[in-house]
Amino acid sequence: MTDTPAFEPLSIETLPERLGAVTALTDRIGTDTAAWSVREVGDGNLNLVFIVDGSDGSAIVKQALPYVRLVGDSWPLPLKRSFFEYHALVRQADRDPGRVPEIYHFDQDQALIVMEFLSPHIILRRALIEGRRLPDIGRDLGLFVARTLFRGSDLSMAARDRKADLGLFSDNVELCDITENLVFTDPYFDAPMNAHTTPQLDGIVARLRADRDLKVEAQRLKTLFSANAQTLVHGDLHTGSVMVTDTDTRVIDPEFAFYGPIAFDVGMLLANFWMSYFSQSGHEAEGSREEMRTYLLGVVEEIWSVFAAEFSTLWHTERTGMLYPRTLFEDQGDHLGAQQALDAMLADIWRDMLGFAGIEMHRRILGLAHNADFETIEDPDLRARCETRALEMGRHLAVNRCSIASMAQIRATAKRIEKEIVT
Ligand code: SR1
Ligand code: MG
Repeated sequence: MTDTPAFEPLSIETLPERLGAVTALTDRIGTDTAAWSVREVGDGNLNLVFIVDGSDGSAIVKQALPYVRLVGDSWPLPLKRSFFEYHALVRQADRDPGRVPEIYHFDQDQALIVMEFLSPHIILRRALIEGRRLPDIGRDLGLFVARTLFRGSDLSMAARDRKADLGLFSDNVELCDITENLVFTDPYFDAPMNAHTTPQLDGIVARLRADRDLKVEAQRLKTLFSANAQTLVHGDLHTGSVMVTDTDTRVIDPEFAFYGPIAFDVGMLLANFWMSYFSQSGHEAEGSREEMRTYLLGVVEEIWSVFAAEFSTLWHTERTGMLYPRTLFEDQGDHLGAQQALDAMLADIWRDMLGFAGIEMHRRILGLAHNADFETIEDPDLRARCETRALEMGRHLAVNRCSIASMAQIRATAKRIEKEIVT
């Protein structure tokens, strides 16, 4: 019996020797490891990411570290997140083909995934900061969330398969714990790792932390997050988890995957477009971003309308799971009942999506993990003005989610906040 080699982080120097015998990699990039060129490009909060260029091609090697990279080894984090990322990618590839990178190889003990190098793709968040308008992302991301979230649920899967999967992903405890704390709780009190633009935001931060309605909503949403195991969610679906060209959209990094509410992924995604919207005036030095703002609100509306349309199509054509069985509706000739049930489910998703979006907007400004949309605005007064608008919008979405009826209302609110908050 051979011993499994103990986990060892890769380095630029050791990668060719350590992975030179992995045929799934050498088949793609070439066997001459002496000709490989390796760069470490990880700029996320958690992992190592290498680009490996060989004589015949390139590949990505992503490796988990036993701690949170952003903070250091004082915050241990299990390597098994790589296992969950791998399994989520496999399921997403099946549920929405072509929308995630192709996986070439997975090594559970070394917590590494070798996958397709996406080129000339760039991170969507970066493209939006630059003011680039990608034509297809509304459609692509709307389809992605509808297909992955519907097809991972009890609306579609055999109950036995879904329960087995629920068991598998239920062990992703530590990554859920990060979200439970960093997203739903820490922003609303003076938690040790929090940070915000100070002193400019001190006043609004104090007001939000004293806002009882907001805190209660945040905890109601956290209850949904932890207890509503509706489907396999990506779990961290922000614009930094999407890579784009003008003609291609890929979703990456599902290491936070677990069984949670359908509305969570949709809300987190839309929140990041609304944050991009409110950050645009911080990037206006080289020209107006008015058209970009219009574009971003349009993308939000397209994601939601494509999501709802595709979810409805799947409801009518692929509803093979144990929830809302056709035996109870269509097979009885009760098509109206099937439609009524769908409308009710979409209404629930809409309401909770708005809440999750509001909370996500808060945590990126008040918590530990900020986003580049705001962080790249150098002038702190200007940055704080953008952040204040996003905080107000987030509060509105979270607290008033039950009475917001349409995207038209949200568009009007966003434009009013953008125009009227000037300090
Ligand atoms: C400690 S991890 C902080 C954040 O980075 C990840 O991308 C997730 O968004 C997480 O909340
Ligand atoms: Mg990530």
